Amino acid sequence: MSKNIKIALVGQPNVGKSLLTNSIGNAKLHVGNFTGVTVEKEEIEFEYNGYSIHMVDLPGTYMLNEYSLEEKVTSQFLRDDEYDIILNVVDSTNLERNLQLTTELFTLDKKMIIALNMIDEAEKDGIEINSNYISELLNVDTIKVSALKKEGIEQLLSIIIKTYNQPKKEPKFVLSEAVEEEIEKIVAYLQENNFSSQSSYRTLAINLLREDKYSYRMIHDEPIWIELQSIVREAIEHIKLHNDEDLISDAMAEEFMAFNKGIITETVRVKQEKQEKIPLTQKIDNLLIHPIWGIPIFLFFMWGLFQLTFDIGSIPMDWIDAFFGWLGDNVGGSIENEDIRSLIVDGVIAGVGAVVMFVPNIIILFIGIALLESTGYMSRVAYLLDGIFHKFGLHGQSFIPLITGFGCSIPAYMSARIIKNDRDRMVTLFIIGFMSCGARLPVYVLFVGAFFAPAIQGDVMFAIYMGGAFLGLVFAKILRLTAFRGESEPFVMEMPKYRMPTLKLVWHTVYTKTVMYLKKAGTFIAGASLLIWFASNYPKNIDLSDSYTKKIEVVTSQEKKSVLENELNEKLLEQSYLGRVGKFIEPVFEPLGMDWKMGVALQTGLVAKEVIVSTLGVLYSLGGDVDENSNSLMQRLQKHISFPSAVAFIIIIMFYLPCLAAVTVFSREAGGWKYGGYLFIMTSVIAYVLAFVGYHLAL
Ligand SMILES: Nc1nc2c(ncn2[C@@H]2O[C@H](COP(=O)(O)OP(=O)(O)OP(=O)(O)O)[C@@H](O)[C@H]2O)c(=O)[nH]1
Ligand SMILES: [Mg+2]
Repeated sequence: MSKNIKIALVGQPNVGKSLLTNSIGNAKLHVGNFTGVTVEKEEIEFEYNGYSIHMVDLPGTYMLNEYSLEEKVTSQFLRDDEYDIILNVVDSTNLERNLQLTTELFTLDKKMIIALNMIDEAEKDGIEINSNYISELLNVDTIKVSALKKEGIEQLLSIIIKTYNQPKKEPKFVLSEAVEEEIEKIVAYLQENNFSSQSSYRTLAINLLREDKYSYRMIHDEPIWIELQSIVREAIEHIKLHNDEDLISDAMAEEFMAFNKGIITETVRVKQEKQEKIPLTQKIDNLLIHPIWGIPIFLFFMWGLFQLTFDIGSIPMDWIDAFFGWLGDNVGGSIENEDIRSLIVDGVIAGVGAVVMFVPNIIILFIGIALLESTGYMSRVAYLLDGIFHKFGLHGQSFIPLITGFGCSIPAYMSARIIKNDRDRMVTLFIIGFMSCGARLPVYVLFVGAFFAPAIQGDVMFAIYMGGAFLGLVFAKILRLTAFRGESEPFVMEMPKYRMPTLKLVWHTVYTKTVMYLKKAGTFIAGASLLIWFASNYPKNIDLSDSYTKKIEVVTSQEKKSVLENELNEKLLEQSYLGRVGKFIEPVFEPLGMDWKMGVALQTGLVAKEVIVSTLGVLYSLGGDVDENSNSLMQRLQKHISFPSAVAFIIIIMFYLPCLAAVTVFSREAGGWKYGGYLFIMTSVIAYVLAFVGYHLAL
């Protein structure tokens, strides 16, 4: 049996933990160039030289202070879970700040390895690091790696195996003389009393001095605490006095910082000529976060993206449509039984085809989001929008979950964890759904393609997305003034360096998401289409069919025949299970100018937005009035739906609940199903009222 090694990847945000996990274990974790990409622990496993290596990629954290939800995930894992080694990932170009966490990790008393990541960038910046000397000074194995270039990965793996097999090394960690004296006193006392401790005496002493609540909790009930308590208290007073600080936490932080500075001075050199050049990042920023041009430039990028979604996306769309048509004809032709043929062709192939058709558009949208995420531009836009967001009671940090929402609401709800203030986070959660997710894109493309002139289709798309986002902000303000009163907190967000998006990274993000979409189409959507086909074909009304068949037999003109056939199909559809439900809810949708088919499609959309397209596909292909010239779904919609109803339909899609899975995640993140209920009521009312207004304006 192979031995299990469990490794926890810990480091500050955006240092490349996830990319390193991917490079070591050939995994496909989400990577992005901004703070707070990983918000939940992710685990991967692989075999190496007879070992089974289990890596846990944790959310980034500046310190172990449990400030926000995702930081809590990390510090709780480190304290409560079982693992063998901490792999501390640090950004070599920002070593001093990164070491703050490193020294804090020492106090966890675990086996540790330091990975100096991004060594490629450090070299480019003229930063020379003597990693062997760091290993020696800290007594912790330290190795240079580049997750991007896959450098140092093999050595890292062999160090992991070595560290696992050898006893834990005590990290060297020297503080000022005054503090060292106090540590010694405490250690001596622990030794005298033969105290049995899980961590080393020195670590325990440091933890008591920094008022670490876990150590206090542990020692609190021990008999020695009665005497030790006064020794610790006296020591703390002494250190505060010595460092001229009111808080021991500040005094100790200062101590750690001084130690780190010492390490840096000894081991890092920056080449002179590199120091003086204006960094590229700053040059680009002069333009992109320009106080006046910054926002227009961002809007221009977004506009361009939606133009592309239409212009490029529609080219392969026709081919895919044609392919599914061909597939339907061929498969259909080979099936004798009429019911089975219809199930396969009108149900599964039409339903899945309608959804797959939009893959090109989805890919373009995902490429746009991947570029935004991987270049470092995302954090800039968050910064640019901070001022505007404040007016709506949010702040720039909300931008990250909101933009993630353009892809899918589920990761967006999760990424709201990066927002520290709970009320700010709640307001953001409630409006994420107003950002139209990728699954809604097919519905928009379908309707915009059918009801707007080609020249303005891209603009209409842009308007839909921006309009949704803008109204989201308005509702944030309303929530701020009602349910979640209070000021939004100011925020400081780190600006990552600009990074050229590598083709591989963008490809991997887009590929993973596209495969997910296709998988969903092949499984979930196919299943839903089947159900919808069934519910719209049964129960069969034999009498009705018979009476029509007789009528059709007697008429001679071909034209009248097809009129009768269509009438029969429509009536059969209306009497099916789905038709009955549709007719029942029709009055609700009537004021919006929608027929029962649109009403039903909206209901099925509560499960997932892609199902809307497949429902429309099934309903409008089974019903009456299908003539030979209008076989694409777009053409059928044009024929059966009026422009104002189409507008109302689009508006509902923009604002009502994202999907069942998203509501589940929303409720979990917000703190209970109760909130899911609020979200349902809020979004339904908003969607309905706005659709009503839109319908009348378009009339
Ligand atoms: N040049 C270079 N870039 C890197 C390297 N490692 C990571 N990156 C980039 O750094 C950014 C952050 O990478 P992630 O792996 O998402 O960082 P993380 O530490 O997991 O971040 P959080 O999950 O937010 O804590 C991405 O843009 C990566 O492409 C590296 O070794 N060299
Ligand atoms: Mg990560």
